[in-house]
Amino acid sequence: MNAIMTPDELEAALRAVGTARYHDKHPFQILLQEGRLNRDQVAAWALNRYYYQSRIPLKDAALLARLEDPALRRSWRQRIVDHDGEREGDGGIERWLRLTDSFGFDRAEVMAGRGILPATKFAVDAYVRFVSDKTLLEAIASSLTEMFSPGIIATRVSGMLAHYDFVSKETLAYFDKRLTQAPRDADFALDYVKREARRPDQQQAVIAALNFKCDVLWAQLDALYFAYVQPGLPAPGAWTP
Ligand code: PQQ
Repeated sequence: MNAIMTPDELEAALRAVGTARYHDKHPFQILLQEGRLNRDQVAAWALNRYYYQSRIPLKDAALLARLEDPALRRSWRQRIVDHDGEREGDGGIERWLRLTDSFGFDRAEVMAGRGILPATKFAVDAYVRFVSDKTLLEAIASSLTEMFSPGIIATRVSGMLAHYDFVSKETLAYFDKRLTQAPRDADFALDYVKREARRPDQQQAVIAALNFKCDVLWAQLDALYFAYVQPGLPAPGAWTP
């Protein structure tokens, strides 16, 4: 039996998951931030990551639908607004589409999921399902990878701007807002998890949820590496403009 942890010990255990398994260690991410990918490979990353972006509001809507406390709903619904915007032409998904636009992809094709690698689909869809099916505590804990995202975003953006002439501060503008949104969201989720995961089995479940989410992120980069770096076997339907 696992011993009960204090809330701070639980936080330390969660941070250790990130240190060991977050996607900042993935070889594809290292190539991306070090300027060692060509334009087509970076375009493939932007295209495939659109699928993750597009499913985040669905995942948050599934979570929101399970929250019985109006105060919790008020906080969580902001995540959907961040991605969808308050109006046409606003929000994170629109900003991501400006990045895929810059590579010459057709918006309608991007939004239809053309060229998304099968493993990316499976991983991202598994995240939406996890949040719908698992306990609320596990669903909230699975968002905690956001504790680690400001670091990877800063490294990725500065590396890409330094090494690639086909991206700019404007085309990477999606990430600017994430640097304030992610810490706000992660603090909220971490407070919830530290408060509500009181029993050892609950604490182990939230650690497992964070491990699962690290796998969701890792698998997306595995798919890109396999199709576009080595051995370089794009899946049927893989697509560049
Ligand atoms: N993670 C979530 C989530 O689980 O609810 C939402 C987001 C992430 C985003 O909107 C992101 O932009 C994002 N970006 C990165 C990144 O750029 O590496 C990582 C993550 C993450 O750690 O899950 C998210």
